[in-house]
Amino acid sequence: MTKKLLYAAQMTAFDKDGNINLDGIRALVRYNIDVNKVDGLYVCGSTGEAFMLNTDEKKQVMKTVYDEANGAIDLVAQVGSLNLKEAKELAKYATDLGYPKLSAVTPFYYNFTFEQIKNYYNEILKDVDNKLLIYSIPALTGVALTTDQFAELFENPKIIGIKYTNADFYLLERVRNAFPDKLILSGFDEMLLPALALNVDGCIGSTYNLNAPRVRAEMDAFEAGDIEKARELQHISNDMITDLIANDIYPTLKLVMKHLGVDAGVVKKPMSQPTPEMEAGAKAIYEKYFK
Ligand code: NGF
Repeated sequence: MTKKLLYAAQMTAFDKDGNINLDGIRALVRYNIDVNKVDGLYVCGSTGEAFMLNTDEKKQVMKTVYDEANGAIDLVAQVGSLNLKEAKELAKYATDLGYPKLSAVTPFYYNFTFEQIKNYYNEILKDVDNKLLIYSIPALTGVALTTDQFAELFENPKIIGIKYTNADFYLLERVRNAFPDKLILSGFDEMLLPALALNVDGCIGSTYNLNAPRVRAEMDAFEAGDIEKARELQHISNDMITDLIANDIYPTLKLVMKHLGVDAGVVKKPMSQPTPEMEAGAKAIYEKYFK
């Protein structure tokens, strides 16, 4: 049995004016490597607020994370964009930097046909020598790929797996069994245990920036057959995730990070800036789950 993989979805630190803070990004990477002991980082995804960054900012984030990680862990660069030219440019940039894997969100907003989605992935990969995970997140993109459609995308040998952020466990079971050799990483942190039961290879998530040690213990318990312990740990994590969501998850992740000793700055507008109530909520989450 191979060890399950734990990736944190890397956050991007910003100052109050919405400028990226490279020192904050480095500190987050260090924490993920030294304290969280993650297997890898997912860079420029939703948690990285990348859909609110311009091309140059995305490149700076990718470079800063790459330099700080210095080969210690796996790195996945999310390059997907509605601007295919940008996606291709970022794929080349990340590949030239040395990122061992890419990922791209399914193109959204314009109700693209599957043919168009397939062309998008093949275009992104055409001129780069790299591997790619499909970033499937139907709740945010409106794009719910079927097993047959995944099979068509996998006809491109550079497409090696899926970041599966989807609560559809029937589809996950179908996909896992149809593609036993593909890398399937579960994207909803609150649904990790059922995803493990369906034999995903691991997980990528936002809350692992805070909660990775507990999640590692859950995955180890699961692998050891101690389902009771895995369930207890998932229950604690889900209480925490419920509290994070109730307090506004993206800004709160950064506020809790501050209590853990890492200045991750604030989120980028139009996300909410911290209020005194939100700060109090974050402190309570830190004290309840991390002290
Ligand atoms: O942030 C979202 C939006 N999902 C993340 C993750 O699947 C995607 C998930 O960890 C991600 O982190 C990224 O692309 O960077 C949730 O935040 C978590 O399960 C709480 O709901 O759905």
